[in-house]
Amino acid sequence: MSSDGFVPLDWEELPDAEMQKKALELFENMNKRRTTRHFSSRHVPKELIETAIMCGSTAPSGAHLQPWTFVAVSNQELKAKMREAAEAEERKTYSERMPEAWQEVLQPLGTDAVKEHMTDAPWIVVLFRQSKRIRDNGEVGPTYYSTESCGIAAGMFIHAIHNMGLVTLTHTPSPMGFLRDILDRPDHEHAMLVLPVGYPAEDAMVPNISRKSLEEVSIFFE
Ligand code: IYR
Repeated sequence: MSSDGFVPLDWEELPDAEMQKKALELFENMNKRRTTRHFSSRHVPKELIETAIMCGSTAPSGAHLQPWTFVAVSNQELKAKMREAAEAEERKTYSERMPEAWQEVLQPLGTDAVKEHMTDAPWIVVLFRQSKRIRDNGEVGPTYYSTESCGIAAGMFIHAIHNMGLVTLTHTPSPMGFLRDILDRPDHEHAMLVLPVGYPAEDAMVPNISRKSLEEVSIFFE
C-alpha cells in the first residue's frame, strides 16, 4: 500500500496493562525533573547534547517547517560574553522593569540578576525561533505557529536532558536581542530560551514547591 507522498504509519498496539505501566513510569520519571540554577562545571560529552537536540527536533511543527535552531555553546569565552550581556539586561529588569506583581511571584524562587549558570554549566543551548523560512531558491517565506512549535520542541529537549540524567534551566533573559548578535544569527531568528545543561552542583538547591494536582489543572467532559 502506498500513495504519493505518504507511507504507512509505523505503529504497534500495546496490551492495556503495558500501556498503564508505561504511562505511570513516564509520569514518575517526569515528576522527578527539577529546574536548578546550580550547575557543576563537569564535562558533558557533545554527543549527549546532539542527541537531546535531535529529541527536541522530533517535535511536531506548523506545516512541518521545523522552525527552530538550537545553538549549543561550550566555548568558555563565548559563554562569558553571553553572561555579561544577560546580566546587564537582567540588572535593568530586576531594578527597573519588573512590576511589583511579578516580583511577588518570583521572590519565593530566589532568582536575581546574577547568572552564574551561564558560565558554570558546560553547555548553554539557545533555542532560536525562526519567524521566516528561506526557500531553496533563497526567497523568504513565512513560518506558521512557530511559537507553539518551538515551545513543544523545547519541552521535548528538556525531557531528553532529564531522561539522560542531566539538568537544565529555562532561562529567559529579557530582552534577548543580544543573543542574535553574539551568536551571529540572522534577523528572522529570535532567541526564545536559554538552556544551560550539565550535571547539578554537589550542593544544588531547588525551591521547596509542589505541582498542581490533576483536579487543579484539568477538566473532563465524559
Ligand atoms: N528573566 C528573569 C526573570 C525571571 C522571570 C520568570 I517568569 C522566572 O520564572 C524566573 C526568572 C530571569 O531569568 O532571572
